[in-house]
Formats: sequence, C-alpha cells, structure tokens
Amino acid sequence: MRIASLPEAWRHAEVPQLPAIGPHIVDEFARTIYGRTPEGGQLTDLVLRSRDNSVLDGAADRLRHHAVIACPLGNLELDTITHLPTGTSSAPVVVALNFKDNEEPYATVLEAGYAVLTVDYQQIEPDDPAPTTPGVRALFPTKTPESWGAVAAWAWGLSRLLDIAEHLDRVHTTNPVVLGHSRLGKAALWAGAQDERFAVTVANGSGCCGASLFRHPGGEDIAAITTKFPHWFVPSFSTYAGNENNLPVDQHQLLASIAPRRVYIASAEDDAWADPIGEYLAVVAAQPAFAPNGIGYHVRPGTHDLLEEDWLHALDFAKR
Ligand code: GTR
Repeated sequence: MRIASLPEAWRHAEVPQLPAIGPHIVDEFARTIYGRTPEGGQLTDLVLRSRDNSVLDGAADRLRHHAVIACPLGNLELDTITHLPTGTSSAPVVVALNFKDNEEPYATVLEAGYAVLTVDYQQIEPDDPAPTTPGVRALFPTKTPESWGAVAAWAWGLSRLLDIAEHLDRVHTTNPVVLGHSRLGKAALWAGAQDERFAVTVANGSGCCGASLFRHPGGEDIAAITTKFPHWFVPSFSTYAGNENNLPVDQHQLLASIAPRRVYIASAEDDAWADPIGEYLAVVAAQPAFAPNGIGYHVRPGTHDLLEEDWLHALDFAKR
C-alpha cells in the first residue's frame, strides 16, 4: 500500500476493535445500511445528441447522449456527458456521478489519458427525503423495510453508466474505474462492492457510511447522518444511532468485500466531518484482504473537496 505523507500524529492511531472480515458481507451491508438493490434496469436506447469541441481529426472531445433505461414501472431517462481525451481512439473509462448539472471540468483527468462518463446524480434519484419529482426508486415495485435508499440508487446509476460506456466509441471498458466524492464516494463504494465489472473503486472524502469506520469516534455519526439524510439508507439503520458498537458491520469490511478488485481511498487532513483518521484506519484494517498493490490511500492537506491532485493520485494508482 502506498501512503503519501501520512501526518505524524496519525502514525500512532490505533485500529479500534472491529468485526472480522469474512464472506457474505455485502448482503449484510444491504440489510443494515444501504438497502437491497432490485434486479432490473436495462439500457434500451442510447442516442447521441451532440458533439462539442471538434478538433482537427474530426473527433469530438465531449459527447452528449440521451439514454433510456427500462425499469419495471417505466423508463428512466438520462442526459449523460462523456469527456474524451483528444486524439485517442480507445481510452479507459472512469464513471462518476456529478453534483454540478454535468458542468464539472475534467481537463486533468483527460490529460491522464482517461475518458470520463458522468451524469448529474439527481437525474437518477433526487437527494431529498420527500422528493417532488420521482427518481428511479419509484420505477420499481413494492417497498419493503429493506428497500434501497438513495445511496444505493446512485450506486445502481453508476452501474448503468458502465452499461452505457460499453456502447461508446473511443472508450473501452477493460478495467473500468468508478469514482465518487463525499456522498457520491459512498455510492461509488457501494457500486464497487456490488458490480464486479468495476476493476478499480475510488472514494474521495467519503466519510460516514463511506470509507470511515463507525467504531472510530470523530466526525459524522449515525445519529447525525440519519437525522439529516433519512432517505439515504434503510429506515432501520437509524436504530444504531449512538449504538455504533452493535452495528453488525464496519466499513473496513465494505472495502475488503471489493477485493481482489482494487480500491483507492483519499482523505483531506482538515475534513474533520468525514473523519479522515477513521478512513485511514479502515484502509489499514482492510489491507489483509488485498494483494500488495490492491489498496491505495492518500491524505492531502486541506478541506472537503475533490481536487485535481486527488484525481491524479487515484488515476496513477488505477493505471498501475
Ligand atoms: C454532508 C454529509 C456527508 C457528506 C457530505 C457531501 O453534509 O453529512 O455525509 O456526504 O455532505 O456529500 O458533501
């Protein structure tokens, strides 16, 4: 495992008492935290809407597609954007949801040789405890106490982006990367745990219910996250508020569940709400499940953000 400049004080941090790494854990995470992802959701139509930034060879740097995904109770329609490195005929792909209505810049990522396929996360499921417009969860029947929360819906969306990537020119899906920041880092981890097509899973500043350990005190806890974001998880998850030690799982097991596929976790030193030390200790605890270069980590100075340097460290890891 490669760790870039670990803060001196962290070297003495100790992994708390944790549940053991073992098989069948993904199901336990579905039951207790994220909810069960239903079967179904088929890409049925993918229409190229526009190409921007034409360059000399006639290729395009940005492709906008309209995708139709047939679900049991209706269609989910997505407007995606694919950013392509100029001049490449077949680039490896990163699928990532974005917070910014598709308008996030990706220049550095493209320089690293990757294409990025992205969609605004709220096109998949509104980030609202009482949404006024329905998302994908309304397109599947029967709600049960273990039905999926919004984080799982976003994770499902990441898998559908990979379905779309499989149909794109100038992109290949050998060793695809799934990446997310913050709440979308939680979704990236849940997507990586469930969809074995993802070769590399990257979670940046993913914090509580992402990479950080529930049993390491600090930052956001179950009481805080389930009060503010009850729609993200199964309703019964809130019964573990203030009772973290009785939760049957902890997040090092989620990281380990992705092995032998590769995982990269990134933290920021002053991102106290995400508990960066708890993220680091989860990586330490998960490490035995991975091959030598199977899990990577960095912490950088600064606050809660997905910076160019975070992308570059992650993609450098992904390439190896
Ligand atoms: C915070 C939330 C975190 C994290 C973050 C984000 O408000 O408490 O769990 O997800 O939002 O997504 O920016």
